[in-house]
Amino acid sequence: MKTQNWLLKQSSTQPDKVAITDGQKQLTFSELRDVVAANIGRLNQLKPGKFVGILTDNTLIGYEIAMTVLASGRTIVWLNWRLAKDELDRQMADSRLTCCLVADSLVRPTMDKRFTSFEHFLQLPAQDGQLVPEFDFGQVASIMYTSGTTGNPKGVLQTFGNHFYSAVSSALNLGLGSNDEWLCVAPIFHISGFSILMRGLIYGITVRLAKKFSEATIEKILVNEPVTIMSVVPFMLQKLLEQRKNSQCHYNKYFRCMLLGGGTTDMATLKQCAKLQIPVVQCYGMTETCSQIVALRAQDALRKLGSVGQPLFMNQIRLAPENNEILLKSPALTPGYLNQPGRLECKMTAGWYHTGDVGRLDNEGYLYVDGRLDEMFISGGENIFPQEVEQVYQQYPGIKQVAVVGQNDPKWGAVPVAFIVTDSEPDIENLIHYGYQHLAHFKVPRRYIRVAQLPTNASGKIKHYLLRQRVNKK
Ligand code: S0N
Ligand code: MG
Ligand code: MG
Repeated sequence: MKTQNWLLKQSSTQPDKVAITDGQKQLTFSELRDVVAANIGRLNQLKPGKFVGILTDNTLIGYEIAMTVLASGRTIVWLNWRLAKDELDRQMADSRLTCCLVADSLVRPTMDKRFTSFEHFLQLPAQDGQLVPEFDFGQVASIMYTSGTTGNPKGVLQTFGNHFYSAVSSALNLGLGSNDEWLCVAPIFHISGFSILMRGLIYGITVRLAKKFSEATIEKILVNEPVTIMSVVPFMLQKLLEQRKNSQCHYNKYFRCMLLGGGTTDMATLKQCAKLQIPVVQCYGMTETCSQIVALRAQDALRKLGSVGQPLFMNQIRLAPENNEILLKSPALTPGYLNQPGRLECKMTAGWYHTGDVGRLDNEGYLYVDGRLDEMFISGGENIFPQEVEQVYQQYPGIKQVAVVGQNDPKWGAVPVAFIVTDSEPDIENLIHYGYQHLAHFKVPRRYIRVAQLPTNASGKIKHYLLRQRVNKK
């Protein structure tokens, strides 16, 4: 199915509506269209091919460039700026990227000619660029990488159709007003953030972009600006809650929803939010489903505290009878992984996608997420796959065996801890330094526990759960 290019649609039906603001500067949909047209002229000169990488934080220029790539009919390959060089290289090689646009502050000395800074990009002459007239629902709009249990990156394909169905099912749950304004501090290279940009374009509402999460700054925005919805991960909610406790001012009177996803939150935090009248709506979703596919309804948020809700319109879930794995069907589900035909199918049974998450349904059909089938854990909203970290440390001289598990952490939810088998006492500083060279900092183990051997089963597979129990024992 084809639809009119969403930016052309919004700029013709509500040209003067503010599409985006960072609190200092704003752009209406018609201004955005003009900026994007000029940028498409610049982009064409770089001859980037079908895929364009973007490495940016949440800035207006990063947003404009994302809109440029989409409106030019190309696909955004989102890259996480926290990744180490090796990690970026692997993702760029996998997507065969020849062009990546980089925020000036994120340019690294090691970057080769595939990278173009925003500054350099904007110096190119703004020759007449044309927005594509239509978006095709089957066309891939964006690609985001996840690691998975093999430790190798997989590019999740997200089509315009996926984004559209996701946005519509969210609106059918949360409602939509013409004055809605969605605060986006979740990174736009994650689906938590990018889905807000896509909702803004589809709904024709204003997105309030915030560059960096600081509880004091976000509290000020929530008090002083007319934002109505904000997406948060548990780390952010916790910090905002602490800030709220010390604040005399109410959030602005239009604020109606703190959409909480990207990890589990403890009941005490949720109860505190209820007490302080922070309207939290829990949800559940992933990169593969283009954000939330299960969410609470605002009116159930207190009655069903701790639940992530019911499937949104057009989505279905059920639990696998053998192990309570959460299975789902959704028009927002990715059509697959880049260059890996058959990989998604390995995770499907009779049309149901296996999430790897384990849960419970109560007698009214509300979902509670209990944990994972694999070893993945979440630190501050970032997924960490132990296999990826282990692969890196297996290369470290002197390490014979390594296993990584998540240790519960009051600040981040969980942090990585490594169990290592070595002949001699290793230098911990060197181990950390080595990790920083090859991995995003949040993946680098905080502790290294030297053991004589790792617990394994009969076929030699490491029993991570025993190590997890060991670091998490009360
Ligand atoms: C939590 C955040 C904001 C923390 O970042 P902050 O404070 O800006 O860190 P820095 O100042 O840059 O660094 C300070 C030190 O902290 C380390 N660090 C940073 N982040 C982490 C982390 N996550 N874990 C551990 N350590 C971290 C830095 O490395 C630095 O230390 P040094 O100096 O040693 O390097 C930031 O991490 C953040 O933005 N997290 C959120 C990411 C996110 O959005 N995840 C969600 C992913 N999931 C999905 O997208 C699917 C669910 C979904 O779509 C959704 C989720 C939420 C709400 C709604 C939805 C929806 O469905 O719509
Ligand atoms: Mg910080
Ligand atoms: Mg860092």
